[in-house]
Amino acid sequence: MPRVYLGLGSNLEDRRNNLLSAIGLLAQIEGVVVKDCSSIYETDPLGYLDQPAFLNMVVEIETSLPPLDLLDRCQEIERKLGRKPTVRWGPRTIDLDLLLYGEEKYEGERLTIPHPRLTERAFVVIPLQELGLDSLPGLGMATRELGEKLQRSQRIYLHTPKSEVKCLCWAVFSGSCTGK
Ligand code: A4P
Ligand code: MG
Repeated sequence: MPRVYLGLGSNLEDRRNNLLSAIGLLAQIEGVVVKDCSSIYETDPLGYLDQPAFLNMVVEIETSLPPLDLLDRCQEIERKLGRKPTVRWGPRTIDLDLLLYGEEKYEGERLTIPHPRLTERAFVVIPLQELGLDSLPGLGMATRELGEKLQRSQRIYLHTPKSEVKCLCWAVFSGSCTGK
């Protein structure tokens, strides 16, 4: 099964709880196994600046669902967690983006994979590096180098270390909580 990476973001209400709830709901989808997650990072908004700071993270899954079905399930989770339509790039309780779907490239009306803004965002590149990706498809640069470059202009702070996230999502990552 392909390795799939999802970018999660929240900047409304209980931001961390929104991310953790999304992980719990992902784990309940038939055909999805949550394998790993990054730390949670606090980040300044990009694109539309007049909104609260985000919490962002990346979750690694394995799935038997084709990309568009996975997008449908992710959008269901966004609705369940109270996401309301707003301006593009505006505030949201939760956003789930399909970043990478194995080696696949997909370009359709509803979905582009890899995510078009993947390499422009420290809050995506740094968690992907944390999850062990040394390079990204179509990029002539190591993730470490790119992450360092992006961090010069984008604020990103560690909010909740990965080990703590795994303990908070014990039911999903059972056995991975080290208690550290
Ligand atoms: N869509 C196309 N490709 C994808 C994909 N790979 N994954 C379509 C998910 N969706 C994809 O997305 C709009 C439409 O994009 C969807 O209906 C889907 O069919 P949306 O989530 O409804 O709206 P959006 O998130 O506002 O738009 P977009 O273009 O996905 O924005 P981004 O790139 O997700 O940016 N700053 C910080 N610090 N942290 C953030 O997380 N996020 C955004 C949103 C802006 N600034 C941010 C953050
Ligand atoms: Mg989105």
